[in-house]
Amino acid sequence: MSTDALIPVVQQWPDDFAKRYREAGYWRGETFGAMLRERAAKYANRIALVDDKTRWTYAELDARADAVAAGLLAAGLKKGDRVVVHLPNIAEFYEVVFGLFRAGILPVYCLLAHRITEVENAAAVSQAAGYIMAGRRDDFDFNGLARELQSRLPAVKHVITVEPREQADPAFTALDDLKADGKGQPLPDDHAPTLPSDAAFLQLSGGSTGLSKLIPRTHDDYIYSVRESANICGLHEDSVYLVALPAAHNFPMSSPGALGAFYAGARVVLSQSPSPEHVFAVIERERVTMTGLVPPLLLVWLQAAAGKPSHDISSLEVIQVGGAKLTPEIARRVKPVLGVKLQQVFGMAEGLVNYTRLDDPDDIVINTQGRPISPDDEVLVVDDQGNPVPEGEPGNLLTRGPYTIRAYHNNPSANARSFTEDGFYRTGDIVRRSPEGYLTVQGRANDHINRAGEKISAEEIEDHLLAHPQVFDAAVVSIPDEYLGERSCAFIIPNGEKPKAMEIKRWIRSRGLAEFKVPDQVVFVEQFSETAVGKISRKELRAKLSAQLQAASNGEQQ
Ligand code: OOB
Repeated sequence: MSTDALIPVVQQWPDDFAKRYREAGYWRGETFGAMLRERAAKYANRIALVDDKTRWTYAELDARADAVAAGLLAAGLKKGDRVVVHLPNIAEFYEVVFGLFRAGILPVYCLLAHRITEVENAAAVSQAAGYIMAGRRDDFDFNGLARELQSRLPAVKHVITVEPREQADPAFTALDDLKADGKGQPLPDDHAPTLPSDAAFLQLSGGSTGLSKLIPRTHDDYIYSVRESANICGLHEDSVYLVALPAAHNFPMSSPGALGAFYAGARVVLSQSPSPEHVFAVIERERVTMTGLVPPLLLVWLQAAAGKPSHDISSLEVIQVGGAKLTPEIARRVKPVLGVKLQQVFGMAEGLVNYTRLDDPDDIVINTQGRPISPDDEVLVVDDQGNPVPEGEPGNLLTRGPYTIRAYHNNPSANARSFTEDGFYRTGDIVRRSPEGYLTVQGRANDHINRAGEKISAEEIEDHLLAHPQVFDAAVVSIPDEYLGERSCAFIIPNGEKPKAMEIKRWIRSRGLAEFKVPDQVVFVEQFSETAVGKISRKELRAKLSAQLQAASNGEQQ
């Protein structure tokens, strides 16, 4: 990669669309760097960001972002470069991200659960020049991952650790030192300003086909979604937004997430764990008013709050739930048990986000996943031939609009598959739309497993399984799960001697993948189907195997 020319990261809408979105006032020419500067001027001494050890005012966050930007440039990174950000829910996450924005360098967001395989893919596809991580954590050594990454991709020249200088691995640059080295360095805004139409960062796709694709979002489009989300969700200067889900995920980042909270001049509180034992104390201490959860976490919170509550969480006004389907049965329990308003959120890193509104009647909040942010979000619900289905009938959701991407980064084949010729994004979701425009998610057309909101590509895991010497063929399918929503099951035709299920799980771990991708279940079979091999598609095969397993387990329960 190091000798390859850097491919610019761009996201473009056709001129007539861009003009319309500007004229409608969606794209206002804002950038994230300037946004934080303005908030720092207005709210200088108000607290912007809180974690277990830190309370930073807006002025402090702003100054820190400047210092990070200057340090990055002094280290030799340039506007337009890419840096993989692999950090837990700590204050430094936003210091680093805003520092990158200010320097015009694009963060590439990895989830903390990601391991070398995912990080290498993100770094390779983005042609990253840097990697920012948190050193040794309780259960994982990111220094080791950084070393491996640099040996595989020498183009990743800059490794920065947010650990204090004394604890930092001497092979890498401590963030403190980076900042000290940048003193006096001019920021790029002085000579090559960031444009609102520039890509601000790269987000990873949930991915249904193999490895994650990279999603470039512009300042203009993302700030529009963040600003409107903050409005729709009623954030204001006195709101306190809790990031309980992984900070790098699009939901707690922008729907309205931490960025929406900063936009509103509100306070962001970070929790490293979303479990009630930890987080209820944080809510009590910080008087949190709003947070976002995935359905399995909501279940745990409901259980904890229904028992004898150990903490006063009455400051909470709204709990958002999204990332995976929330059943009406669970949705109904939110208000009586937790004493808060429920807001359903159905979004995707590629763009479109739907919310139930805070003043919607219970029936809508419980039974739908909301309606789009923008009057200019175009939503089509079509059959497999692309023809619109009658209103209220299930169909494939296609969308385009002022904050939905038109292309992935440098991936022509994925772009050809994922977008129609007239620029609609094929979400892969099956939805019904009500006459009022509310969407209810019915399922998915493509093969990813949505395990508690974390997306797993069946194809990606199958490829790793096929690399095992005792695997002849493999199909990974999703199985309904009471708690997780869906769990993963690997069907395997052994090659010669049958391996143990444990060995298969260990194999997936050894391939350097996130733990959530390890199959929950492994089933060995002699053949996949009665139908002659090659006669049915992979997709049909997965559906068939999933149905067989469910029928078998239902049989056992009776
Ligand atoms: C969010 O973003 P991604 O990119 O991790 O995943 C998007 C996919 C959607 O296409 C859909 O399949 C599923 O996640 N999904 C839901 C859902 N919210 C997302 N399925 C059913 N019900 C929901 N409420 O997951 C995401 C991004 C921004 C805000 C919220 C979630």
